[in-house]
Amino acid sequence: PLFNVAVVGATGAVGEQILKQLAERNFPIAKLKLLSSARSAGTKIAFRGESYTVEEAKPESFEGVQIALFSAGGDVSKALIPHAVRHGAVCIDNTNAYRMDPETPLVVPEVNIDMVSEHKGIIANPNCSTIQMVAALKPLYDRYGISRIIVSTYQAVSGAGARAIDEMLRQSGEVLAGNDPKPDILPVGSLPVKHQIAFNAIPQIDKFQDNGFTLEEMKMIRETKKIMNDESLEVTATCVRIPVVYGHSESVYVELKQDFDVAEIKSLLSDSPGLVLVDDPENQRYPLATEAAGKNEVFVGRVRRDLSNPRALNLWIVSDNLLKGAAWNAVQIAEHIAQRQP
Ligand code: 11C
Repeated sequence: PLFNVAVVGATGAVGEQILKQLAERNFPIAKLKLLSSARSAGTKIAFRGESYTVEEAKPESFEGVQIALFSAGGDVSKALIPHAVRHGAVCIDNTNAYRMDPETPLVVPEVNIDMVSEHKGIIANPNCSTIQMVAALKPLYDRYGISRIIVSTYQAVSGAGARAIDEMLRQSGEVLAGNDPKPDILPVGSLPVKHQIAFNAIPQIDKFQDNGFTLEEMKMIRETKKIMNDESLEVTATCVRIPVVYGHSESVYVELKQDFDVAEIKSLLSDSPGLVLVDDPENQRYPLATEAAGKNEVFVGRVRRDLSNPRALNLWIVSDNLLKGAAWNAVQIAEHIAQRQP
């Protein structure tokens, strides 16, 4: 069957990649609706050789829509998803709005695709830095059990949107020209204090919470437990923004519940769908953001036994934050829904 599909946030960095994935995968679309805020309405976007005019997203925009992909920010999702559900659409939400709602499955297809069948109109796409980590750790979780994860991230500016990419490139030029770079957006657009991102590392992604962690760090902690369906899993995270355009990198320390063989771990990772093992220290081969950019897979390398704990591993996990971290994961879920319709 063919489906009436709506993409909300069609003009954004993730929306653009969703459209690219839908076209590349030849998604079975009957009618496509491109929606956005009033500010971007009227923009023309080409899709499979046809020109579409982006319309302002309103409660009534979802009449007749069967699958709706949302990536226009949490407030838009909170305001419009209930209307889309009322009109009978299955909503795949890329924002934080419904992720921790107990009624809403939080899905990474390689980890918990079966949860899709439990949806009540909404399926949440996890945060980008969570998706790539759980996708890489799931085979280890299933084979050995995991008791503890300590992760530090090195996150690309595209995670903060197209304007943050522009800011990083502009500041780089300003520094190279010997001028003072002017911070404008990062680390958090809505907060008064800004920091230079060019030639820097900012240990703040999103707002600080009362416990001293940032919201990005809390997303990694809470979402990982929910996706793995294991509240006993111990997780801690430090999330850092670095001047890379596409691709989040993560240094992950993981304690397993059983003894393991490193060679066996590597073959398990390289045999898992959606993962690519790049691990050849002799030839200086390991995952790089520049090589992961534009690809749908999650890349894993630097696999080594920890020296302080023989039951622990250290890994380097890299993926394109706009693809597996957002658009590709969402389109994978949409494909799953489409394939299961009579
Ligand atoms: C970042 N992870 O890199 C964020 C972007 O909850 O979907 C994605 C935010 C989210 O800034």
